[in-house]
Amino acid sequence: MKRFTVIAAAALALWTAAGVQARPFEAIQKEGTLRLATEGYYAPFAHFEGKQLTGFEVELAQMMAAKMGVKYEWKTISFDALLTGLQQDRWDLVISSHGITPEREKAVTFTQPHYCSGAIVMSLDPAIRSAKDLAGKTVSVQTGTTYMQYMEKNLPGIKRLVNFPTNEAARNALLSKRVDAWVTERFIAKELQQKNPNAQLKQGELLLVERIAAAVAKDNKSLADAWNKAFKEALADGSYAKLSQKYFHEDIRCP
Ligand code: LYS
Repeated sequence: MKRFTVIAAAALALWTAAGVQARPFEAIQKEGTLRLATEGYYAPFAHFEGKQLTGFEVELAQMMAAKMGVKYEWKTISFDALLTGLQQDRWDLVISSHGITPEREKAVTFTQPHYCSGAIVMSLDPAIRSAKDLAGKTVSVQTGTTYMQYMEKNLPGIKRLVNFPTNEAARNALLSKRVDAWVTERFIAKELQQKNPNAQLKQGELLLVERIAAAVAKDNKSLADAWNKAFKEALADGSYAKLSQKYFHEDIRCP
């Protein structure tokens, strides 16, 4: 009995060390359904309208699945848990506005970028518009983002960086004046400024620019290739441009 327990424990350790195998595209095709994951609280990229998950990235991924000839299913989970789920084979592909960074590239394989964007300073105070204006101020930001990492590293003068599990919560902290500034994605900032009757709410400086891509498990090349082929088709046949116009009234593809 004791011996059996030891062998079982060793087998489990070995299995864990080997990691869980991601499904190559051929296996997904055979089974028929692409398992997609996103955060779901990031309008207009991926958010709920009632019970329905929708948004630019949601519709784009569904378009890719159609072009790849597979069905799809969605899982939604907090932003900072998405990439780890790929390693555990909980889903095949994550699309959740991840910027491509060397650090993330060590853990996952990114597809071709599906839009280019950056981080913007937003504030109700006309004196807070640039990176240097953030010195001595409190700033809200979403947890686990490149924006947070950038400020921690490059803007040590910030009095307090207050991080929130969703970007919406970080935005609310600014709107309810619990912080002096909020750092967010530039198309979200643009839309909020356009829709907001509060003339004080203004976009400030662009802090960083990044290429945004979907991610698959590290080295799942067949899946990345299938996605990239479908994405190329969408760029060429006008379906990407149409979707981008629908959500942003401009084409947000990378130059
Ligand atoms: N693009 C930023 C990043 O890569 C923000 C993503 C926020 C997603 N809700 O971290």
